[in-house]
Amino acid sequence: MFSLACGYFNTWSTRREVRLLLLGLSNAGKTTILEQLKSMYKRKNPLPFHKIQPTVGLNIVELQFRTIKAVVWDVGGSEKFRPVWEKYYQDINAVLFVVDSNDMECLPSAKRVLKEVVGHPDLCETPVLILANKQDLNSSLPLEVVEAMLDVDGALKDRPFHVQACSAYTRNGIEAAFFWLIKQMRRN
Ligand code: G3D
Repeated sequence: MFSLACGYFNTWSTRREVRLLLLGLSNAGKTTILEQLKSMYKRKNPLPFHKIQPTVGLNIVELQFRTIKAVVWDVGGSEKFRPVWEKYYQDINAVLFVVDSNDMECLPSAKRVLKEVVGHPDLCETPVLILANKQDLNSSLPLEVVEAMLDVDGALKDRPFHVQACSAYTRNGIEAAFFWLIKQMRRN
């Protein structure tokens, strides 16, 4: 009986599927992060960085985080694709928003875009993971500065959120970020 119950539990838990939306301005590092995730959670060798092409249109990747299957929707960050982002907002379990911590000039735009995204009615309670990428560069802004420039406390105050310093090159912070994310998914 106990093993039957365990079997049901395992079947249920391995079937758990979540949808993650990967957003951010162009050049933030979304595609590079996704390549790293593929190699970490799909046991695939990552592409060399110089071979990674920015996403044009839609890129869907399935990853397995222990018992949770995560389907990541990478919809491209260029200005011409932003109007179509909202077509993917329904039934999203978490938003991953990538910013380039080494580009001070792009952070005001990133702040505006983040505010628009999280202000959409379909995403009003959705957990948000912000990846402050490119922290391997000496000239990168510290996490507290990135947080302040994005006004995360103001924009995300009504929902679970986490801001993680990371580098898609070294993978620092990537695992910790997804650990937070999966904890959120297990709660909901
Ligand atoms: P995007 O998908 O958000 O548009 P990409 O961004 O993943 O295409 O990355 C844009 C550029 O930033 C790429 O360089 C990529 O190699 C670089 N990059 C991504 N992540 C990191 C990181 O963590 N650290 C550093 N130093 N660079 C990163 P190129 O030269 O191809 O434009």
